[in-house]
Amino acid sequence: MYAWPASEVPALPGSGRDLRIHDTSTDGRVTLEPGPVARIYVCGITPYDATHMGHAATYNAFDLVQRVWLDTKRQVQYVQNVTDVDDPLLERARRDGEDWVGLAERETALFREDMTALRMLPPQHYIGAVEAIPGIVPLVERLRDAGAAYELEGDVYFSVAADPRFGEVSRLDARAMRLLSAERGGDPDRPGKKNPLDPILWLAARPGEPSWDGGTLGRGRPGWHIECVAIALDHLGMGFDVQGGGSDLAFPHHEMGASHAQVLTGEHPFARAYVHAGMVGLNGEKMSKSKGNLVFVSTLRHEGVDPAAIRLALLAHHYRSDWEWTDAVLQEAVERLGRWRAAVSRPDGPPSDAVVDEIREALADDLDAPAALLAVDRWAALQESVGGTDEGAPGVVSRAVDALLGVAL
Ligand code: 5CA
Ligand code: ZN
Repeated sequence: MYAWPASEVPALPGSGRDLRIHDTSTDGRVTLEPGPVARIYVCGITPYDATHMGHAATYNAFDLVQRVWLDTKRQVQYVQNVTDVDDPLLERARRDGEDWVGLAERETALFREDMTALRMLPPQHYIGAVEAIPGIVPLVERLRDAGAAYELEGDVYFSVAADPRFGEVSRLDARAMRLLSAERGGDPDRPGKKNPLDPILWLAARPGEPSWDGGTLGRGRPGWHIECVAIALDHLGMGFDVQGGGSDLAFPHHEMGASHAQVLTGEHPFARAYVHAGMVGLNGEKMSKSKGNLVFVSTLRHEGVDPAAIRLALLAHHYRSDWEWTDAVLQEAVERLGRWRAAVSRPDGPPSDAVVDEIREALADDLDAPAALLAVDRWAALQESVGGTDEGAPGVVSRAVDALLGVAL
C-alpha cells in the first residue's frame, strides 16, 4: 500500500538527546540508543470507521518518537500496518450492506488525509493484512511444524505454552489475561483449546467470508497478531527499537505478537521497548468505534478547525495518561496556536536557544509534550510582554515547533 506524503522536517541547530521512554514490559524507563537507523513498528488502524481523537493521540505519540530520533541525526525505519481484513471490519460491512473491500479502502483513504493534515510522518512501509498473507502463511506453517500451533476444527491456534517468556510484555495475571482476551478479539471459551488464551493464527474459510489460499493450512484468513509479526519481521527484523500502540494493545496483541516472534526465531526480544499510549475518552468512556462515542479528525477539519490546533490539543496531554476530549480542550489549543503564531510573526524576539533546549529536554524525558508546550508558552509570553532583539529567533522557534512537535506555525 502507499502511505501519505511526508511533511518536511526542518533541521535545527545542535542535536537532540537520546529518548528515555516508558517500557510496558519492565514497567520502567529505558534509554533507547538505536543504531544509525532507528526501527519502529506502530500498529495501524482497522479501517471500518474514521480516525477519531484516540487514534490521533496514539499516532501523535509515535510521531514524536520519530521526531526525537531525527533530531539526534538518525534515520528512522517506520513500519505500520492496516488491518484490512478482520472480524470487526467484516461485521461492519455486513451491518451496512457494504462491500468490505470498499469500506476498508474508503476509511484508509480518509486516514491518510487525516495523517497528512496533522503532519504525522508517514511510514516507509505501509502494509495491509491482505497483501501480507503470502508472508503470513509460511510463518503459521512453521509454528505448526515446530509443535507451537495446533488445529481445531480446521482453524489453527498458537500454543502460548510454547513460549517460556509468555506474559513478559503485559505482566498480567492469568485472570486478567482471560478477561482481556474475551474483550479484545480472543475466544477463551471455545471448547477444545489447549489453553483458553491461545490465539488464532489461521481461521479456516467460513461461508460468506473472504478467504485466501493458505497452502497446507487450507483456505482461510490470518489471525490478528500474526499479521503484525509477519509485517514487522519482514521489514524490521527481531530486536527493533519500539513496538507502539494504545494501551489496549498491550494484551493480548503485543503479548501474543512477541510470543509468536520469539518462538519463530528463537531470539529475544521482539521489540526493545513496548510503548503504550493512554486512552482518550468522551463523556466518561473510552472513545471506540464499537461504542460509537467518537469525535472524528475529519469532522473537525470539515468544520474548518485548523489541523495545527487539533495537534496542539493532542500535545497538551501526556501520551501515557488517559484523558477526555472536550470542546474546552480544543478551544484552549486554538487560543494557544493564535498566541504562538503572533509571537513568531515578528523578525526578532527573545533568544531561542533556551526554548529549543527545553523542548528537546522535555521530549527526551518520556515524550513530555505538555512540558514542551509550556516552554514555548513562556517564550511567546515574553515576546508579547517585552519582546527581544535576537534577530531570527522567532524563525528558529517556529522551525523547532515544526520539527519537534509537528505543528506548522
Ligand atoms: N488494527 C489494530 C492494530 S494492529 C487496531 O487496534 N486498530 S484500531 O483501529 O482499533 O486502533 C488503532 C490504534 O489506535 C491502536 O493503537 C489503538 O490502541 C489506538 N486507539 C484506539 N482507540 C483509542 C482511544 N480511545 N484512545 C487512544 N488510542 C486508541
Ligand atoms: Zn498490530
